Amino acid sequence: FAQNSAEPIRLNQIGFYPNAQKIAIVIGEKQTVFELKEASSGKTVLKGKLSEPRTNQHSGKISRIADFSSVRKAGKYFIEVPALGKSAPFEIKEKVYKEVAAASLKGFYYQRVSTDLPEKFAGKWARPAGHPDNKVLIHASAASESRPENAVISSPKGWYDAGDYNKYIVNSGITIGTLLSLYEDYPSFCENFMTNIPESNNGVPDVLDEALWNLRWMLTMQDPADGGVYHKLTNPRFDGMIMPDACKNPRYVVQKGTAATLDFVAVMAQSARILKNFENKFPGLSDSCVTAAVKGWEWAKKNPAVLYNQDEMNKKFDPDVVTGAYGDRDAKDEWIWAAAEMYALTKKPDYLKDINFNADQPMPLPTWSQVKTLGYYTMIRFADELKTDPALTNSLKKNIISFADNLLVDLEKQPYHTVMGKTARDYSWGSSSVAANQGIALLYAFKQTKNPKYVQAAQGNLDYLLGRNATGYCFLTGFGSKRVMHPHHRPSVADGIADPVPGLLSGGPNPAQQDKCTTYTSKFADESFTDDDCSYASNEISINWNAPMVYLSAALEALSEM
Ligand code: 9MR
Repeated sequence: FAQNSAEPIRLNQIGFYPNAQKIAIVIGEKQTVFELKEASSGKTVLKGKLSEPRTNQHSGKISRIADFSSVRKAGKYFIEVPALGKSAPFEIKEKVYKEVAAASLKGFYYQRVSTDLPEKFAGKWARPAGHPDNKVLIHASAASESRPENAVISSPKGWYDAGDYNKYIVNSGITIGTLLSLYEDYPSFCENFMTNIPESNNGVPDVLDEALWNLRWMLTMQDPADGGVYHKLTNPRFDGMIMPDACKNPRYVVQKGTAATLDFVAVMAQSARILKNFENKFPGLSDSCVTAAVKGWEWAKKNPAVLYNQDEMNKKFDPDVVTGAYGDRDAKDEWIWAAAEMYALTKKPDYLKDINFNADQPMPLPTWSQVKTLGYYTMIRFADELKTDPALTNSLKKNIISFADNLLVDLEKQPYHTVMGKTARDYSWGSSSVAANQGIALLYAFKQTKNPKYVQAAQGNLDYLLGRNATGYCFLTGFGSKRVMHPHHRPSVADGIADPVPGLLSGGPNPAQQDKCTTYTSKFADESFTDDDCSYASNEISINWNAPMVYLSAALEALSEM
């Protein structure tokens, strides 16, 4: 299958469930028919008509839709459009996203800090440990009586945030929250969701074992003296494009903040709840999480709006820190999420006392800086068990459903037939996570309504991520026929191996092009992507993008088995 560089036929390059909607996008106006052919024999299985042409709202390009949903027979196929070419090959089968889901979870293993990745688990991407983080300095901004400037603490483990090697509490928060929610929403699926990690045979689902690697780091980020949580553990400046074990720069924890502390509280509360059922495997860990959550909550009560502003910090303290800021202008949403998790953990309505869920306002899509929707998800997940005021529960449910309904408006008219990308705003930094998080919201709407139209739309966004998009790329490394080969990811750049580390979700189109790479070929929102390691604004990877990819692909697998 020689790839036509113009990729005139775009589809999910992995495949489809037998009963799913199956769509390919054919670029151009001229062609009007398509054929579905068996990959091995080239035999035509279906002859179909393309839809009426549609105009792309971002680029003005014309395309048509090939719908081959009627074909349900398992097999390997491709689409051919006479005088235009062939699509990538794809499969129709049950469990078609099993490997995608497992690889995206395994992606977190490759991000592990302070540990060797032996060949047994990491294959050709095996590498020695980097960043032991057992001698981390207290930055001047974080100095306290018991921990003065340059005091040394130990803060090992965790995941590298992204293509860089720092560890950020805020971004860890939404990431773990998303992974643990997958477990709480689809527990029996997670029992058999295996990724070949060192803990795979310990009787605990891999998704929890993996989350624990980062959770144990997070626990070390709390100042035991007062319960506040350091915003991040970081070098002053980004490491070069070198392997983890080659990095020797000093690392610091910087000032405590409300957003970091509340994200920490939320995650500790959720972990405590889950780990209670694994007391025999991890004695005392659940209790430690409760204690950490309560202490963090108390600190936040005393410091309700200490917002991280890196520029201001750098004016007052040395050394200057110029790595990822994850700053915030408002901690209201972190309060909502933390309160919801504390309430679900303790069943004490007191935690909700001063919290306004603002359920009459349109629900925001979760991002690292806007986490209140994670609180909504938890509130509805446990509403019955907690005997929450039905008025509140209903308003949150309604809000999630109307969010999903808004996504569905005009879906039929979209050039790629996805809810992702209706407006240019969807193509923000890390747009792939927008697609994945929209998919998750749609699945919550499905849980409330049992209306399959929401699952179908969520599936459409997975199709987007796996190739049915205006770039023609499958955005998950290691997958698809038009692959991301050069993500902005230090190990993938520095390891001398042609294939990038697999199972990592590229950030995706971002017309702001902050990286100023010269290899972009388009400025249109949905095409503004370059598979170049210079492109940290369109082609980096990040834990908070991988987590919703894990959730979406695994949840679709779970639902397909039900
Ligand atoms: O995902 C973050 C995005 O929303 C911000 O606009 C961007 C600029 O501040 O930073 C992104 O996060 C990066 C972080 O700051 C450092 N590690 C890599 C992250 C992904 O690019």
